[in-house]
Amino acid sequence: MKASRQNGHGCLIVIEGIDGAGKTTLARSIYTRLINEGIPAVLTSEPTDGPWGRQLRLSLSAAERLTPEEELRLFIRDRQEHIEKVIYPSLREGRVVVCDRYYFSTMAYQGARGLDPEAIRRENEAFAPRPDLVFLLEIDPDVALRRIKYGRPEAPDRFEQLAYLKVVKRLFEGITDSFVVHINASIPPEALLDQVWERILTSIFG
Ligand code: Z5A
Repeated sequence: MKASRQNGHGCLIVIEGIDGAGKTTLARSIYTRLINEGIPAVLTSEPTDGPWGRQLRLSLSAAERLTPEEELRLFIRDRQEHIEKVIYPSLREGRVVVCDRYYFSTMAYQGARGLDPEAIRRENEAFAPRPDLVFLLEIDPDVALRRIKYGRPEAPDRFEQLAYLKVVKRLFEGITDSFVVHINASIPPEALLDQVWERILTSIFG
């Protein structure tokens, strides 16, 4: 594995993008292809199912949202636990870790609520391993929202959510590190997986 230098023996692939961009679908397909190719892999996601992640999910669907600072603190605690319990041990075992959302989501989502994305990055990079590859799925928020089911009583107003997602999208677009690949996600899932797989082969196994 070529891109495994800084992360011990395994490597870390992250999937990012706005709600409904197709992250979970793509992360599962990458994981399945890795396993089918005989490559040891782990599929994981944030927020996690741990205590902080569960608290976050409850708060995200509650009528009254936490303050951006409170949210940030919970995402950081959830991530610290995730890294300690899942990401580092898997990397040490030589696995490819496929992670559905990571600290770029905090930069974009909590950034869209008024916090400074670069300060969020600095705080995260002080403890979180940098990914070897990030696939940032680009999609029109209108299309993404149409992919997600509506009608849940606790769901925020659609226009409010659309305006928020537009800011989140803009902040994601501003993330341009060399290990970040911006990719058009409005194509069929199979075509998306093929593009991403090509890049994984050249960047990680090339
Ligand atoms: N959040 C945060 O604020 N700060 C942070 O640091 C982190 C997270 C880590 C929950 O995240 C919330 O946490 C999230 C950001 C915040 N939302 N808010 N607000 P989540 O990852 O659990 O939830 P999500 O992003 O809303 O997941 P999602 O709705 O499941 O979206 P997705 O994973 O990108 O999409 P999907 O589940 O793969 O697909 C959605 C639908 O589209 C589904 O019916 C698919 O069959 C379909 N689909 C998928 N791919 C395609 C393609 N290529 N074409 C057509 N249709 C497709």
